[in-house]
Amino acid sequence: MKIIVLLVCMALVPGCTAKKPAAQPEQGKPLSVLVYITGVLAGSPSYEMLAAGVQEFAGENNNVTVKIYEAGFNQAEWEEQLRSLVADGVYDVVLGSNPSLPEICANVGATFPAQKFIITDAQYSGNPQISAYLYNQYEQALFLGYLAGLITTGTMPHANDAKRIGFIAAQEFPLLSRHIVPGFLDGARRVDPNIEMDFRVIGNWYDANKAAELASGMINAGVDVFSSIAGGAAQGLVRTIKERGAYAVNFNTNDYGQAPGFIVGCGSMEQKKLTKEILADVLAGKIQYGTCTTVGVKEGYLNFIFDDSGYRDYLPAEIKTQFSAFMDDFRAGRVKYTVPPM
Ligand code: RBF
Repeated sequence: MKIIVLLVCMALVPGCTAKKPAAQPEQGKPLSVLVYITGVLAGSPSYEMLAAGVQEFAGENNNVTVKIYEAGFNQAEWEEQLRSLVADGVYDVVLGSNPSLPEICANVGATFPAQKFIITDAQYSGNPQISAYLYNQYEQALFLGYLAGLITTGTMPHANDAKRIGFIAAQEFPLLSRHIVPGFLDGARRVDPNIEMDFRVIGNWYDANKAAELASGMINAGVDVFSSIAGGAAQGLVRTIKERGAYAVNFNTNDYGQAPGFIVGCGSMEQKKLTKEILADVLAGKIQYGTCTTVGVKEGYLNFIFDDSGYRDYLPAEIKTQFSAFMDDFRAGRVKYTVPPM
């Protein structure tokens, strides 16, 4: 097994600037927030954390009113739904979390020039009504891919001789195709450049049976460790790795408890914290519209969850030692990488 640890470099996502400290909230100023969920809350941690952050903030600040709206899975209807929600002008700000949302907001905003929009998990700049925050998912993909590489080349009970990792996506979109999937493969190949990736697409964010079918086919083709960006459909992957015996490393949230011994690595995304900081900035009048802010490992918004029995008790000591060393190097800026343009 070969480990390559490269030298100092900070990677900035092209088109975004790094995060500045949050403002202190001003108490008592009225604020009406629409949380626009592009899908449904259940099974989508990035949306659940966004809603939780807004609700917590409203609980801690007087005069903040919140409406949470789930737009459902028909993406063709998202723009019209948003347009009718903001038509009365009752919301000071629309808050959402989806890479495809800025363009929808730009279209809606052209009709309602006073409406402001703040979107996380998206790269967008240059529109004076829109502020965007991009999680540097290349980074999370890189360290999860490194862990997947250690697993597929290692000797855990469900690992086979093939150097083959799997990725299941609900659908293709630029953040996935240009940052997440390449970052995952980059991470794995730092363990062994001969690792191959089997990448498959479900076609929607809810069909767990299709995800299970794809996962089973991938296991037949030699995949022993998976990752996914699939929302609620990822439940089919969880079911399959438990039934057939394979591993998963998951993005954004603590999923260890769903499949102890099978889900053996989880990244974290501080979406709730970012949401509360954004709302404090809104109250303080400190949001910069027209700009995009990048948050990643260095800024403390992406990390790996080490402190869980799902990690501690199921990975062999040699993998944990190598992965810890890699993460130490990563946090210290000693892992070199280039984030591709989106
Ligand atoms: N992630 C989810 O967890 N659930 C979803 O329903 C969901 N729908 C999405 C729809 C579109 C059009 C796009 C571009 C992304 C979607 N995502 C969804 C992905 C999510 O917002 C985010 O990019 C990834 O979770 C990586 O941070």
